[in-house]
Amino acid sequence: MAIQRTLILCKPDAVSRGLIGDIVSRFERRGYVIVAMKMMQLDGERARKHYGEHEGKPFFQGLVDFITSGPLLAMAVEGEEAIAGCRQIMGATNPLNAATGSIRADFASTIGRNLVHGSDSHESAERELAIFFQPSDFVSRKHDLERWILEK
Ligand code: DAT
Ligand code: MG
Repeated sequence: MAIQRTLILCKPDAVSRGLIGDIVSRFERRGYVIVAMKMMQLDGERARKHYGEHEGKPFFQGLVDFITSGPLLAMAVEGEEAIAGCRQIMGATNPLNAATGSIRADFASTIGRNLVHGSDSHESAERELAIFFQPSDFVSRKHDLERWILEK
């Protein structure tokens, strides 16, 4: 068990649909804390870098077009085993396979408009966070985690 930091994006569909508040609150209610947050619109270069692992796949260009189509909300989220925990809150990539009560099951119906991104491993989290944030963007929430969330 370890405190982890992960990248969560509310993608342009989530921003346009006015779902930011609902999505952010799910991570907070679970006991994860936000240590950086930024509204931004990605250019193609940064989008291709972020989704580099999918280059060459049939959906790649559509994914880049979609993620650059409007503003998104980028967040760095921290907590105990936050990488897997946040993925659980998001639900499976295809909303049809997402667990009831997850963000994707509750609010999305298609794989290409599935509202959220979350890093899938420690390596991805480090790589992706560096695309969206600089070291000086992160605040410390250690005190909040220790006081309210983590077991003594
Ligand atoms: P996740 O976002 O759950 O980590 P992923 O990394 O496999 O999923 O894919 C990144 C995004 O690409 C995903 O959120 C939606 C899109 N995508 C994945 N597979 C797709 C497919 N078969 N058709 C269309 N879009 C797809
Ligand atoms: Mg992924």
